[in-house]
Order: sequence, then C-alpha cells, then structure tokens
Amino acid sequence: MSDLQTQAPLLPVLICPDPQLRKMARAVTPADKAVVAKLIPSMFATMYKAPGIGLAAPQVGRHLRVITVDVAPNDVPTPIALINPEIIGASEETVVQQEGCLSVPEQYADVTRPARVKIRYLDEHWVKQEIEADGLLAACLQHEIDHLNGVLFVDYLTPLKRNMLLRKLAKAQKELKGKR
Ligand code: K2U
Ligand code: ZN
Repeated sequence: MSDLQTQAPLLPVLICPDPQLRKMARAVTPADKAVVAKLIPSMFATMYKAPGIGLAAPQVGRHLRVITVDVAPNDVPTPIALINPEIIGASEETVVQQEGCLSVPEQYADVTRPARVKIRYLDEHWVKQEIEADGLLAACLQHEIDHLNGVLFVDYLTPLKRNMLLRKLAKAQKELKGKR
C-alpha cells in the first residue's frame, strides 16, 4: 500500500439524504493551499479504505472543489487529485455505466453519460493539467464533478426508480442504526 493509502487520517463519508451533499462547493484559491495539502491525502486514504474509485470533498463535509479518483486501469494504482476540475468538452455519444456512490451505500443503478470527456484542472502541485477520459474514468470524473455541484447519480433516475432506491437506502440505514 502506498502512503496515499495508509498514512493520512480517514474522514467520515456523509450519507444521503444529508443536506450537505446538496451544497455547491466553492472554487479553491491559493489561500486554501495548506488545507488542500492535508485534505487530498485524507481523501485518498478514505477512498481506498471504502473502497471506492472516486471521492469528492463535499462527501467528507468539505465544500471545496477537490476530487480524487483512481479507477486503477489494469489494476495499476493511478491516483489523480483534481483541484477546480472543469469539463471543457464532452462527446455527443453517450454510454450506460452502472454507478454506485459511497454516499448512497450498497445501491447501484445504470446512468447514461457522455462516453468521452475533456477535463481542465489543477493537479496537487497546482500545475494546470488537461485530461481526456473514456470508459470508467470518464464516468467517475463526471460523477465526482457532479458531487461538487450537489448532484448525486440518483438524480439521473426516473422519480419511481429514485424513490425506490432511496427507500431501500433509508431502510438499510435504519437497520444499521438498530444494530449499533
Ligand atoms: O461515491 C463516489 O463518488 C465513489 C463512486 C465512484 C463511481 C463513479 C462512477 C461509477 C462508479 C463508481 C463509487 O462509490 S466507487 C465504488 C464503485 C466502484 C465501481 C463501480 C461501482 C461502484
Ligand atoms: Zn458518489
């Protein structure tokens, strides 16, 4: 396990329908450098522990535009931290991908999104980067950037499917609390 996956303190992940998940995250500024330098390793540690392939700062109660992803192509750990990510291009072509969310635990659903996206962001060294993604990385980046805007994958479902999924989640959370 690399440092990213072990050292930093874990952060509690907020669970839907926590209203903090619906708050818009604000852009990171140079004044946030120290906070972000500590937040990113904790987000990676929390993401790997879950395990997840992505995490957005609002999921751990920090309303800053920071996400971490590692879709581990061919199982090679590929951690990417993105500060102030922006989608600057998206294909007309769409694909359907089964998605889950650490804030909507144990619930999965098919979501349709653009197949390929181009993202502009600052990396953890604050260097401007651009990435072109397809496949699971494209879905994950769009899913995490949605979190920065208070959008959850359940918002793409029909009201019937969304309500069924959220009722199942509430029941599972109630049983979990009953067991504690
Ligand atoms: O909560 C999160 O944002 C992490 C998401 C990341 C994800 C984005 C798009 C498609 C799938 C997942 C997941 O909870 S990570 C766990 C996971 C991994 C692969 C497929 C489904 C769920
Ligand atoms: Zn999520």
